[in-house]
Amino acid sequence: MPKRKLLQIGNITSRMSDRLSGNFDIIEYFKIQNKEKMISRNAKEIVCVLTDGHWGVPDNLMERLPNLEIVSSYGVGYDEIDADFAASKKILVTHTPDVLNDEVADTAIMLWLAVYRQLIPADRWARQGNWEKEGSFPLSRSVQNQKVGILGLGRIGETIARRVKAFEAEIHYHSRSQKNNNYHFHDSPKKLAENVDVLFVITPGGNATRNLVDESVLEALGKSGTLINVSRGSVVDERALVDALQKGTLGAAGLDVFEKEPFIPIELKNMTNVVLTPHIGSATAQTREAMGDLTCDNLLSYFKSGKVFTPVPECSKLNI
Ligand code: NAP
Ligand code: 8YV
Repeated sequence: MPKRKLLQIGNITSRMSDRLSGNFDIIEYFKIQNKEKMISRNAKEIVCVLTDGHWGVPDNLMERLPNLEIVSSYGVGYDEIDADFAASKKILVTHTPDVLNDEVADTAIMLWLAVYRQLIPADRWARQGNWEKEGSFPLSRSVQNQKVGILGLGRIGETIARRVKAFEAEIHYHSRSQKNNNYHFHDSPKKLAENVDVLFVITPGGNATRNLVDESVLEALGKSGTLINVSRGSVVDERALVDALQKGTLGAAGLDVFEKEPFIPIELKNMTNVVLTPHIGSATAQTREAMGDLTCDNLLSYFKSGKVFTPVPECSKLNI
């Protein structure tokens, strides 16, 4: 039997391509010069798309592939994939929830510690010989006994909450729904920000959460407040964030995600009260292997049994 045609958008690991190449004829979207020609030649035969949270599925591509059955995405966030449209066309979209919770929560905690304890300036002080020339590094801020806010108490938000308990934190949150736990619920991001010292942002991206953290939320967090964003750049109004940090109406920030990745505003790059990482929330060899395995398992299982392990909620009714 000829192999099924799989359109691969974005990079995959060699382990993933080893697992898939026996079953699929892989077309690498970004390696094709003339994409139009490739699509018109292969449109009817492409039955699956493999992508990631960054690239998603380009506009109109799903409409142009009449026999597309499944989109398997390497990542949990799928704001770059129109899952409602896919569901309406009976295209099953899958993602990789849970296997990355610990890694992303660790990244969030790493950013928080780095901001509060001044890791980057302290490292510079040590390397540049200031310790010998000028003496001790200035005192920093303790992460113990803080009021910690979590915007988006989902899988990763809960994992962050479990970690901050170890720092004797008082935990506050805002989500669409109130949970049955001992944490303090607030019915808006602004009220949450008013009540905490540090705000972790970990909602999905997309239109529903665009600029959920706006000027008023940043102002409510205040001049001694810290924002940690490991969700999507779109969730925070980046212009308002730069302004608040420049004016000092917000104290500090730790950022893993940005509005127009891979571009980071120069103002943020020049601030010493900001720690920046290039969207590495899940980026360890171990976690990427688990994500890659789940991405492949979803595809292989679909063509074996018609069912997948982790459909996105919009497509769960198709997984029967
Ligand atoms: P999840 O389990 O679906 O949790 C999302 C949380 O956000 C839920 O608590 C949800 O509320 C809340 N939420 C959704 N829309 C909201 C809105 N409009 N207003 C307020 N709260 C809202 O998702 P997850 O697995 O934790 O992942 C969260 C996101 O993290 C992903 O979608 C992705 O964008 C991002 N992420 C980033 C990285 C990275 O590398 N930096 C890695 C992985 C994931 P309810 O609980 O009430 O439903
Ligand atoms: C990945 C992510 O970097 O899972 C997500 O939502 O943001 C990250 O784990 C992204 O999917 C690109 O591969």
